[in-house]
Amino acid sequence: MTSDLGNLTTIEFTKENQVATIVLNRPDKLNAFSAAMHQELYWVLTNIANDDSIRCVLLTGAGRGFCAGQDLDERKGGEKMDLGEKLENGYNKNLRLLKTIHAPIVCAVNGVAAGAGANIALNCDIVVAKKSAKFIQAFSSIGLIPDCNGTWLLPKLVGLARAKAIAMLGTPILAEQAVDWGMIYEAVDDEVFDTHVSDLVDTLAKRPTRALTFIKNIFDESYGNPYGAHLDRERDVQRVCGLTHDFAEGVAAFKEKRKPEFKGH
Ligand code: LHQ
Repeated sequence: MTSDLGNLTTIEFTKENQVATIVLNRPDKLNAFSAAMHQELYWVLTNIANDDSIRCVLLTGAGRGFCAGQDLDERKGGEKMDLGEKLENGYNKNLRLLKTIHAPIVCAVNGVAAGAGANIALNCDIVVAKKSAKFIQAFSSIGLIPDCNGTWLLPKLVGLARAKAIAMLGTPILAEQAVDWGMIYEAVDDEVFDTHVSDLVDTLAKRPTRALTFIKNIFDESYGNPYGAHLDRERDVQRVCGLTHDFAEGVAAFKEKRKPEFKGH
């Protein structure tokens, strides 16, 4: 199935000044994920992955929440089911695609992020939250484990002790605590949140995109690489960076005491 992106009903998608903005848009349900939203997110991410002109992606939510995870109204309740299939063709399909996007991805957590909603945020490159927002590993409250790679990400971000406790207890973690724990990058006063996020994505979109792509990928790779092999990877990637326009421009601008004009390649 293909889409011209003309009839999105669960997501708002815009591109402006080399920034692609994705807004999860089911505010009445705190932007919980429906089957249609999975499909529409896939179309949107495909569009971004195929657009080299995009130099920053912003993911956020409409209304008072970021995302309450799976839409539980799509489940009857009182019945067992194969969630493996739901994960593979929904969340996992989208997260695998998200990982192929070259541009830095900012998640602006504008309100509660629960279940899959919390972990989708943590899969982004830079997570900024309103101070009033909270992160809830809601899964175990309905008899599940954290998904969307929460079990991979959380121990790395907050350490095993905290990861296990919040996954088992479903304790809401306020944005400032999430920063203290290293779960997210920053918590911002609600009143200045939108301006702050807008400045952040504009700044990122003007930075050397090629290097930023390498940065996000090589950090992820580091978890699976032995020490010496990783030094080899840095050498090889830095070799490519040194051959970019943006490296030449960055050094020239430094020497000429002016602001660099990066082109993203
Ligand atoms: C919702 C939801 C929601 C539908 C709020 N669904 N309507 C799961 C299974 C399948 C495949 C694999 O992956 C997964 C992964 C998961 O994501 S499991 C976790 C699913 N999510 C949850 O368990 C969170 C459920 N929601 C909540 O605990 C609360 O709504 C939170 C803490 C997020 C927010 O609480 P409040 O701020 O008090 O808001 P609220 O509860 O009043 O919700 C507002 C409305 O949104 C309300 O509708 P209503 O018509 O009464 O105004 C909720 O029913 C609806 N809503 N989450 N997940």
